[in-house]
Amino acid sequence: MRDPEWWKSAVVYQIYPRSFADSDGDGVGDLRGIIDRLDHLVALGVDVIWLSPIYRSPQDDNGYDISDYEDVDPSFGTLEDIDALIAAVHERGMKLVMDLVVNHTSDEHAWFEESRSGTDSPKRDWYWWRPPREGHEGGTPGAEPTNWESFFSGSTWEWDAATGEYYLHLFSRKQPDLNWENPEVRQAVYAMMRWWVDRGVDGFRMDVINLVSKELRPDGSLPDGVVRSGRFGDGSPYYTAGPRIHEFLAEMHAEALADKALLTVGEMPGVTIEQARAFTDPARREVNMVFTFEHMGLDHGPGGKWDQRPLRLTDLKANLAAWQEGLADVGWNSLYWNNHDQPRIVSRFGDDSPEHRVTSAKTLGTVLHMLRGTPYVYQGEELGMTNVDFRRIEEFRDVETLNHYRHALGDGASPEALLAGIRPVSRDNARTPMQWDASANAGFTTGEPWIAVNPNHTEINAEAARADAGSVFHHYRRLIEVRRAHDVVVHGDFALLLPGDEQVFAYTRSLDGQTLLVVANMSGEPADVELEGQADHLAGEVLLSTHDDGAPAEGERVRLAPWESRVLLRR
Ligand code: ISL
Repeated sequence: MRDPEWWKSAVVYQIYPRSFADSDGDGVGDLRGIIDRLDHLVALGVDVIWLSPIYRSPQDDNGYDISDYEDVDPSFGTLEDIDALIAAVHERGMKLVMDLVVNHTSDEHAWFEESRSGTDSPKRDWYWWRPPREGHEGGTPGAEPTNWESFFSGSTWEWDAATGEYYLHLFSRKQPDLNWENPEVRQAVYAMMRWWVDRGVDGFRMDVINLVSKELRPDGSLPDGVVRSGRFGDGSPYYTAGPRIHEFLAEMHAEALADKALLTVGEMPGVTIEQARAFTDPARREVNMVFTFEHMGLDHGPGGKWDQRPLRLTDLKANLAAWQEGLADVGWNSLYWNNHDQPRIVSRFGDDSPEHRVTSAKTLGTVLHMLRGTPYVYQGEELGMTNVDFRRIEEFRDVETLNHYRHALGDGASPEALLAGIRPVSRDNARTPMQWDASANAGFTTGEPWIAVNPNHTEINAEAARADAGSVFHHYRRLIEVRRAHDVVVHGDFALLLPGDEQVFAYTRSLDGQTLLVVANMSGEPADVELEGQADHLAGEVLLSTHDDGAPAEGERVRLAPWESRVLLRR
């Protein structure tokens, strides 16, 4: 009997295929490259692979712009290669989850080409076409149907002179939004999902799935958003968790997912705890879990992601604790520090200096993996890979970064100030090639890589990490082992300790008389704290620690070296 909730005890590893391993020397990672490297994942001990999109795509947004859902992009391989990958993953006892990008397609998808062919096309209504604003001439500034700003800068509306209307794109202009109000669109999506499930995939990570329902006025128009600064308004209240979102997700589950014991995770920018409880309530049969963005916004200033400020540990603890508590009795959390959209966590919430890189990466892993929920590891995180130090705009590849640069330059920003803002947060930090070894191009490719390899690969790489018992890799491997060995890690109740402490992150997990205590110094200075009522737990068995020579606790008092962390179990 398959456990329908197997994903609760699983650890997921995300592969960004473009940057993982290149088998044919064209500088772009591919499916055969992944097959060649599966043993790395077996050694790490993960259960599931989430594959970022490999479908046919013009690659405007590295595959998040799909022109054929039922084919593989030639840069990644063929349908035979994906079948071989699914088989190879299953042979090793792992599962494979696909990225499902159905808020939008590519503008080169046959559906969109048909839709844009004329106002009377049978697929016209598959996308969001709207006339220019009344009294304005189409294609001139201010004529857009709403004032919404795209996630990737500029208006969300693209003028189509041939048919005299605009189409909506929340992301790049090459990613037109599908109109989920149209039942034919939804049925086409569900049929495609069934096609992949029949091919053997074990679930879906659903790209921006809480954006598919938009709020329409009774006359079919879309409302303007509030303007806070500049020319654009914030449309997010009208497309985030819109009025029909729960209906759509329940329908998707019934039509494509029911009774198949799949893993489903909805990527949901802007999702609140209250909403997440509903999305992940098993009784509602929508998705197993969601990706929250709240903890990823704690180091953003009022200007959003390009406006970085230092993280306060108390904010991070309060936020993670609120999600732990909010989804305790109903629903399930996903746990992540990294993905292909986020800068590297060791450079962001840790310390990537030579002195603290390894320990801070381990301690960040510890505090995340011992929480209640399904952990996600992003390629290279298990090596403590760092941000990259690109100096020139020409080195960046990401459409979000490049659009932001172009638009902000146009608004009068200086190139130096822009680069300084981009460097720590650009999505390209996550997208430099996986560092396999110390050789040229890090063993990623024999050709010219599509994006530069981080020069620190001579030191930070999988080969070196696997040979070193004290590496970040072996720490992550042990974290996964601890989860597998102890039910309390999967199911235990969570309680935060020391909520007001700016240096130490400590919490307990309890189940059936056992208590797991996690205590972590999240700073480069020694820490000395008192954990009230925890003397017994502090004296528990050490399951995992960053320092072999840690000072023994004295009653309720514990002293921790910089970035030291411990996981203790009291049975
Ligand atoms: O990356 C972001 C901030 O830097 C987000 O705004 C991101 O665009 C948003 O989380 C949605 O991400 C997902 O959909 C995008 C794609 O570019 C991302 O890679 C994907 O994870 C559009 O498909």
